[in-house]
Amino acid sequence: MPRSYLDPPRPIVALATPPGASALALIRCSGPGSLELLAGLFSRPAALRGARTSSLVHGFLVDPGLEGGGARVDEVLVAVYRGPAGPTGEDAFDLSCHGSSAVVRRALSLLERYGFAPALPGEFSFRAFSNGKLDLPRAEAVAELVSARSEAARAAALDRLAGGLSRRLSGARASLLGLLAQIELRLDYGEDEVEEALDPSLVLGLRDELAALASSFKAGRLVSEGLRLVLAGAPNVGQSSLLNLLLREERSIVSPEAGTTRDWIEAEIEVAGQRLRLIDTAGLRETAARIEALGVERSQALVAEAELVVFLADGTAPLPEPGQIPRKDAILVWNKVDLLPGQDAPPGWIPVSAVDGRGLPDLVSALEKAIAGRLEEAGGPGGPREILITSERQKALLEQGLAQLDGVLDSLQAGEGLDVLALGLREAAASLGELTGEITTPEILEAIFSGFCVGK
Ligand SMILES: Nc1nc2c(ncn2[C@@H]2O[C@H](COP(=O)(O)OP(=O)(O)OP(=O)(O)O)[C@@H](O)[C@H]2O)c(=O)[nH]1
Ligand SMILES: [Mg+2]
Repeated sequence: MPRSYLDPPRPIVALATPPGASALALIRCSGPGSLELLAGLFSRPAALRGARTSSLVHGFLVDPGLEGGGARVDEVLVAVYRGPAGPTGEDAFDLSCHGSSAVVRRALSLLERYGFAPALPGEFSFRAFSNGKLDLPRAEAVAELVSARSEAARAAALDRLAGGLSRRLSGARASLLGLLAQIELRLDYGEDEVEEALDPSLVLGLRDELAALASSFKAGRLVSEGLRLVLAGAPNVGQSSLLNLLLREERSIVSPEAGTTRDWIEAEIEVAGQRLRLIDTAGLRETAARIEALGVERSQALVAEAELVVFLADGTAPLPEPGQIPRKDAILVWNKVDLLPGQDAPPGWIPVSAVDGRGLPDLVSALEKAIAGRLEEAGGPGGPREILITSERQKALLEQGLAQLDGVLDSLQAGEGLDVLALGLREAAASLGELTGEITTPEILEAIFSGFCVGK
């Protein structure tokens, strides 16, 4: 039978670093009895048994089934954690060994042979959650921090891991439960007088708090997934050359022949700490060639969907008509200025040379401004101190809580009984409890943690 997160905890093991050759590899283990199991496989068992939590012990990992020098698997450094103080709340250790696949394979097979089960994805975080070390938003932040691909995504995830979101959610839930307690007290005394039972401004304040968090979802997603930036323009204006310049590598094919780029090409850069997904497209033109026409159709769709568009024109050719510019908010680039010495760019166009890099700083600052604008429109400046939510689960539960509080406000206005108000408040508190993980079901937990990577 495959193991489940909900089985009684047993010692587990996983490689926390990527497989392959590296200077060091980190093997994590956790579970009741795990330190004692390791003592049987370690050159200095007494040192390990006497080690305090969060201390390091140096020694050799030893295969007790073998004799002499061949028994040594590797020279290792063990970080010891004793439950409940450690990161998972149980006895646990991190073992640093040399990073070759030969060492890692031997070490893992030894640990598995002597009682450690291979960890499920996210099982270490699951145990930290189960043992009260992390609530759900913080456990989710661990997964986001592991997959953060830009400075802004890292900062936002770290802020959630530090408890920024959790504090706001617990604060809102505590206020809700406080209001509920007052109403229930009145109900216990047989009162059903709605007058002054519940101050609507308190409910409104909580409602606004949930609305503010829910509305940060779009910005949170943009920060974690990156903003799409489409390079568009007529064929041969230098879209692929500009992509290569921004990437500082020859990724997209450049040629003097118009219609070189057919399918779109995507690559990533970071601007102002934000991840930008650069997309080079087939030049926009009417064409009878079927494959190129399909490419142009795709370009148009990409231009429509992208958060940012850079529209290029060839400075040596007539300027495009305003009607040819596919989006009003496009950043306009007047390319090939190296061929136009002494000529000023038309108003509103940034002069650039995709060949020698002239004008690149101006383009980058225009991009920075546009990124800030898009994030603001999406509901958040995206600064590191701003809480941004990124998970669909969190968004859905916040919106559910929001709707329940709207229901309470409606009931208040309609003069409904205290029992109706109490019910609405209780439901909203339950939504927040599900968000933080204070109220949850095994199925939900399994779904959340199985999306993590192994070793986390
Ligand atoms: N002198 C000069 N030539 C450039 C510049 N940018 C692009 N070119 C040249 O213009 C030609 C077309 O460049 P590409 O980058 O392939 O243009 P594109 O817009 O991707 O073209 P398609 O993929 O065909 O739509 C190539 O010969 C480039 O070397 C520039 O800033 N200055
Ligand atoms: Mg091209």
